[in-house]
Amino acid sequence: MFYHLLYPFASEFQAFNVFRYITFRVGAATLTALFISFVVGPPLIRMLERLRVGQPIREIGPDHQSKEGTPTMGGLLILLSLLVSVLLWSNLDNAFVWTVIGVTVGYGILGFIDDYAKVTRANSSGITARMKLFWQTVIAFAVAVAIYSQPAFDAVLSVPFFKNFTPHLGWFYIPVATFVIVAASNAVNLTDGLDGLAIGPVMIAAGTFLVLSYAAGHTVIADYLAIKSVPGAGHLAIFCGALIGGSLGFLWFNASPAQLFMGDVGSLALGGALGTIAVLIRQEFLLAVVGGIFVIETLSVIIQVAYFKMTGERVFLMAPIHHHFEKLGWPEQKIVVRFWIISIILGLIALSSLKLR
Ligand code: 57M
Repeated sequence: MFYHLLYPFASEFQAFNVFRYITFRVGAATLTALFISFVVGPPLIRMLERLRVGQPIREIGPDHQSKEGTPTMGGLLILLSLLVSVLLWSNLDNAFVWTVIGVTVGYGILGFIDDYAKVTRANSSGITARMKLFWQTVIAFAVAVAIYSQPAFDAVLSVPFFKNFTPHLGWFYIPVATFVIVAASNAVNLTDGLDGLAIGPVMIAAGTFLVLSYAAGHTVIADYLAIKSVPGAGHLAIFCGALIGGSLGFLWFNASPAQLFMGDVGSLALGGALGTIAVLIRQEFLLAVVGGIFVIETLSVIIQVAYFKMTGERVFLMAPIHHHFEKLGWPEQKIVVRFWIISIILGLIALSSLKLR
């Protein structure tokens, strides 16, 4: 909005020239979202406490009973600060920005309905998994078809570390993109089970995608790095900046011992946003590298369930894998910080893959 309102006056006020630069607006969007989340966080927590939007805790599993009643739906804080900041700082005529906003809001609404069902029925089940998956797929499919139908769209897949292997997916792009968005959303949701566990890797992935989308949107840098050039994708860097700012503000309150959980309204929306950005800049494989923690968490569940069905025995003490380490007696913060460290390493590997090809 600032771009549209102020940049036209750049000839009269030279300082307004800065509104043209994506790099400036990335920084501004990050700080704006952070500021909003700091300001809105405390009253939101008080409101959620007053409305008794507290997390019901399952009786099975690691002992989380002390967390009973912690306000949930903190994703509202992230979404509010993210969206206001993006609307203020990005180009509102950029289709990429509206696409990722669409998925974030759509998945946020789905998550909100689930959280609301959990809180009002005061059990931790929410809406049925099948119903959730159905609507996630509908939204992701609609977005994939919309992207595929763009005249300039080119369904080429980038494979990290293999510069010359760029398979053309054709219409198969649609199921692939749908899968990536739905999987990313559910993987973040599965990971969100310890204070700060999901939001750390979300920020690290958003930081990596900030760099990747800026590079993809910059013809010269994209050519130099031999990555897929996606004109207009640079504006997604502003979205990523706002996502980092809003998430950092949320972490302030979600840091152990958490005063606020993000709820499905946060986890489904954030995962959906990351999946959509990956699809838009054609870096689906790199998402699996950057978001390796989400992949590991998801694989641990798949392996646990499959192995249990086959043999009646468990591979992990409990899945997702963070519960395994809890059961081994690791303190919560040790697990969380170690998962962040792994996430940073994966982010660095993803970034280095741009040059190591
Ligand atoms: C969401 N939600 C947390 C909070 C958060 C198939 C199966 C593996 C599914 C999985 C599952 O239901 N995962 C989805 C996990 C819950 O957090 C809420 O949910 C939101 C995210 N959707 O924002 O609102 C609890 O996590 C803890 N928490 C924190 N700090 C945070 O910042 O401490 C969350 C955020 C909160 C709080 O305790 O209540 C959750 O874990 O429920 N199911 C499981 O994860 C269950 N695993 C399991 O049954 N494993 C089995 C099989 C099926 C693989 C096995 O290993 O044999 C475990 N979940 C829990 N206890 N809570 C079982 C033990």
